[in-house]
Amino acid sequence: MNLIKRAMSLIGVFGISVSAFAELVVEEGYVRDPIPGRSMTAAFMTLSNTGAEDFVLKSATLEGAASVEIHTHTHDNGVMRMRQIHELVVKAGESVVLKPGGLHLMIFGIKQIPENPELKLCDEDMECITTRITTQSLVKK
Ligand SMILES: [Cu+2]
Repeated sequence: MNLIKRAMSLIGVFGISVSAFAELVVEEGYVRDPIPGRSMTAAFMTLSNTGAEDFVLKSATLEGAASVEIHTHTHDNGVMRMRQIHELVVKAGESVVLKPGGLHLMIFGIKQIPENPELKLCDEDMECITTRITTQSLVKK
């Protein structure tokens, strides 16, 4: 009897932790076509956390690219510089916008990016969400 009770409470605790897991929604995600001859580019999107827990973005992968870094821009004596950051917190119920001139995902080692590449965003526990984003040419079509 005691054992069953303990098992039930364990299930209860587990159930709560699962339902409280952060839910990240990616909106208007796109990756820029790289400049011809270059193997790097950037991706932009709005990250909305609809869950009850903060989402700490630690790593990402993009289909067709070797690696992805989280970058931000800082002003350094009037010069805009890119800087790598190692985590990006999206607080519960809030959104973070990645846009040109600000936060972005830096994409390295591009071979061929498909039209709607798969983007995977992972937190510190390597819990990941997978979505598809679009590609956008710098040249207006
Ligand atoms: Cu960058």
